[in-house]
Amino acid sequence: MKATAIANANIALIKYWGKRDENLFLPQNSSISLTTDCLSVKTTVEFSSRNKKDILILNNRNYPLNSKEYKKYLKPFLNKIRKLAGTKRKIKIVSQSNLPKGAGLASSAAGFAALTAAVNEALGLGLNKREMSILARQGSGSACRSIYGGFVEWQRGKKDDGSDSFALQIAPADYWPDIRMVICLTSIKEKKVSSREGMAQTVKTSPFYPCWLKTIDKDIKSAKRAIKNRDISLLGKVSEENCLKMHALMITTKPGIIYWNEKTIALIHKTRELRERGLKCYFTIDAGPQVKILCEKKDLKELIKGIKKVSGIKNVIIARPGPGVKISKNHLF
Ligand code: 2P0
Repeated sequence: MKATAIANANIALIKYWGKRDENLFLPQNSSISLTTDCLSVKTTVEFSSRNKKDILILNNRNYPLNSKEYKKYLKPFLNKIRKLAGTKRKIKIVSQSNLPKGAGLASSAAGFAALTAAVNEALGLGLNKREMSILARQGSGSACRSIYGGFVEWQRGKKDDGSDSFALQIAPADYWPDIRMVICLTSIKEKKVSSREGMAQTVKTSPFYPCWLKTIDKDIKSAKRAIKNRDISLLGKVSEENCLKMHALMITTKPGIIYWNEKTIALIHKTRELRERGLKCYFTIDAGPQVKILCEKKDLKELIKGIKKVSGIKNVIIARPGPGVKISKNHLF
């Protein structure tokens, strides 16, 4: 009843922003992401009758059962799992990650993907990848994409029960080995508006939301074609456009949500300036101030040189396409 799994964060190229069902985490639109090789979460779980209560330890910090993390995010998910497995046993979860939490770096995606795979193993649920993707989705929507490595599509699905809303791999991590995602950390402060609250508010109040939905099919098709042809210009262009459209939704939510800081904007301009000088680099930004820049290996050196000219960048992480969720024999406790 004890197992460990490792999952990596994924960065969306075509974004998920809005649910059509809050309880089942069903998205309004399909999305596409790249699973990274370096932003990982390792999680060990144990279900035991010795545990009187659930225990949650994230990065060596004990989260009490009245914490927001447990009550709002984890408890409903764990109760779903206990129901599925027909057990009342409490769980101990110990998790270690190398990415800053709540800063728009998909910590919940890697976290819930690792938790899902660990629980599947520990309870012997026997879920295949598709079923794990469906379960992980109900912990955090974007987690369904981190089950797979490489380029991944989360298909919106049409059914009310969510059985056709899961992720599928478009291309494995080694399909495009030269692609890079340069992740520029502009701030490690926790964001004020969570993605969950933000997107719900956007669906309700942004006058642009219906227009966003009308453009998604085209963006998904272009991104898939670009991945198939390993076409960095097309993938970069459609990703950057899609990112700006999503931020237009955020900004026009009532009250407006602005995740950017001054360094985010400086990096947007820097990326475009470098592109005008012939470098194939394209930005994307999620629900936070970090800027992720898509490029190919041959342009990496010049790109980093340019980024270093923007003052105040806290850290730069160079990500490659990475693997999907994996079981590990090395437990954390
Ligand atoms: C994405 N984001 O596609 C988009 C782009 C943020 C901006 O998925 O409520 O943490 O747990 O389903 O998955 C962040 O939202 O939200 C996210 P929930 P989630 O990556």
